[in-house]
Amino acid sequence: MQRTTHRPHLLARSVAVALATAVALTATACAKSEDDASDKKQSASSAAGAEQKAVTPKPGSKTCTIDAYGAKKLDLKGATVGFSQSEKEANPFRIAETQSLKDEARKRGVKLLTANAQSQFSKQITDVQDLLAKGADLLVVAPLNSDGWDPVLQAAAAKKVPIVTIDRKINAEACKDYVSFIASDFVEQGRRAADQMIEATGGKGEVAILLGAAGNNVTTERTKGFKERVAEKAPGLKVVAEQTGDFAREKGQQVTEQLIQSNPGIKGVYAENDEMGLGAVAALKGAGKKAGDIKIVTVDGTRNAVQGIVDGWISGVVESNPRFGPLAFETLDTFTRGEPVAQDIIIEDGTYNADNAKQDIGKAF
Ligand code: GZL
Repeated sequence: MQRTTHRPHLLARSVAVALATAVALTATACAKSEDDASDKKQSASSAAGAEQKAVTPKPGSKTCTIDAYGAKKLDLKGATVGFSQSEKEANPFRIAETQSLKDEARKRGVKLLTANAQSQFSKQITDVQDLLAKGADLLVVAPLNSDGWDPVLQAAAAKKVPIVTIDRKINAEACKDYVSFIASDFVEQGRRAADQMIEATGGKGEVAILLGAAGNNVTTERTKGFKERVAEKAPGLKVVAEQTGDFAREKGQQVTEQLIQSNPGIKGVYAENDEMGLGAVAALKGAGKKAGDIKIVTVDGTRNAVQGIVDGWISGVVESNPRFGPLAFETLDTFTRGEPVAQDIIIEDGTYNADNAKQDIGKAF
């Protein structure tokens, strides 16, 4: 199987040090690239419960040091880390993400306080303030929204508590408001979803998009990547409808039921996460469709969605690996020891399709 990953570059010293924060813990996720569009043997990360692998930062990538940030060196082992989770843990992505932070804290013997905002942004703001009040020396935040963080950023800065953000981006200044941002390349995920949709539909016909929740970069970027790629590679494929399913299964089902009523000719549905994709499957089943009548492509890499490929209801799943624990703690450890960390740490993700779903389902979460 041909593996295509981001090519490592010659490392400048600072990037070499930044690389120290980009820990490759187990197997390489295999990223689909332009020149491998035809390679069907794409595989997701190649070890059950595979940890994240960070893409080598480009030479000259911006870094952050504790002095530049204005915080104090400390021994991570003796510190208290606060973790703010955004969405209720009904979504396997969130369950796996939180578990990854807990597992890594336990492995390192670090005290971890956790809070879950139950998908309510106002609660996430108060959660983080509570974690600060409880004495968190460092924060890891999985933001629900990209905006509205000023009260928290000011409170953390007043206490000189460094913040590492994971998954979604906050609109604030790196190495000032937060230390580092660790995430997938969501535009690339949208491109890969388009590749799978083009392959599944033959690149012609009408498709709909189940958009993620509003107000965060993941939805914006997954949509951008998909539309750009379709325009570039399959102008005969037309997006005739797009509506948010809020990253939720029930809403994904409701929206899909309406979509197939109002657009009886659609050939495909691009769901910007697996939960909505599984909701779309339920809608198609309820409408008496057969597996494969309407092609579904989703993003995340949950077990149920990959099983959907095996069962023929889903054509492809682009991985969005939620196991941020090791990279988040590696970044905190490097930073608190006074060494530079990359401001942006982008992870590699894999892809599931009909050729690898059965063999790779153990890597799903
Ligand atoms: C992506 C993450 C998204 C997941 C969804 O990194 O922000 O949020 O893809 C989740 O499942 O709701």
